Amino acid sequence: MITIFSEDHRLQDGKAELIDGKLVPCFEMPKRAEIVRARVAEVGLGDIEGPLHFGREPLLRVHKPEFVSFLETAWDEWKREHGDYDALPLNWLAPGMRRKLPERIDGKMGYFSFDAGTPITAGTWRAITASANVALTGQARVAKGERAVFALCRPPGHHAGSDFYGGYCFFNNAAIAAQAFRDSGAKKVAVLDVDYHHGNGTQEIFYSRGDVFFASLHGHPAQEYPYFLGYEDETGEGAGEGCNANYPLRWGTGWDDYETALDDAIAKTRRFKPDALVISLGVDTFRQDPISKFKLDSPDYLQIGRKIAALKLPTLFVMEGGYAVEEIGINAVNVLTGFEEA
Ligand code: FKS
Ligand code: ZN
Repeated sequence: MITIFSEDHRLQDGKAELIDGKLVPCFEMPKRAEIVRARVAEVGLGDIEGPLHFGREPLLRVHKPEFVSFLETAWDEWKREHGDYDALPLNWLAPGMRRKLPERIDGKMGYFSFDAGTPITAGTWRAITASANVALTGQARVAKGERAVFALCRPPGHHAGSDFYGGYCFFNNAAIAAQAFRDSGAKKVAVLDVDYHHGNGTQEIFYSRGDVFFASLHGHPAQEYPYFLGYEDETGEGAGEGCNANYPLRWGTGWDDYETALDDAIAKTRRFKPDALVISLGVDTFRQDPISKFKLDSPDYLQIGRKIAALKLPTLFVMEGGYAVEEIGINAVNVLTGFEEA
């Protein structure tokens, strides 16, 4: 399996995120992608190639123009006003307030975001455009006939919606790739999200569409970030009715219950009869993950890969989360080797 990777991911290197009432070093750090890349090389998964450049057009197929423009200039606006230190938002709209775009950067950040864990830095724009290009390059290779490609994206993407960022995500790499499949001839595309956190951004982007099926297994929103989406009764709306499937799972979920949910998500995906498959590949479901509460073990990821392979679809794996940094390479690459040997 080919891996697509860009060194530019390192340009996103935030100093701190707000978690448990404390500003702590960012869990989403450059080392994550480096460890995964090293593991890809170690097991000899296949060639590692750089991304091509696709420009703005494919981003604008899923994100609003004003959001893309905001991300492009946010750092410069922040630096002009507050100096050379990471930009974090501090307040958001509550129900009853008005969704009008403020003039100043602090207000704009609140308008376009939903948490205080996602710093915008000097290198953010270059890192996030590179990450989207990694996903798009992988998509193009699959569209041209590769059975499967690994897009080693960083920063991740699945929390980012049509006009909001958060959860370490800015551009929704998986959604951008899914849309690119549609635009390169696939009639129907499925996105299966196995990251520990609900892919709220991906769900939002495709919720009223009948051409993209979205399924997500994740920590139950009553207990887990991002809290306000990801329930089972969210099944899609309008033309998208029946094209969204959520599997909220409680803290402590281990392989047995995870497998039951995964088998159901895969069965639903099969019934949708997609022409291509995008996997939002997070490995923060791991027992030792520092911010998550599932109990998967490293060999379980081989099983996930085998089950995905049984769909027999052209498949793009898009890297999302995973914070047990030393094991992230083993776990992510186990999904890929499980897929290949199936
Ligand atoms: C826990 C606070 C959680 C934010 C967690 C973000 C997770 C990001 C991710 C992604 F794939 F996008 F990277 N704070 N007490 O893993 O879903
Ligand atoms: Zn996650």
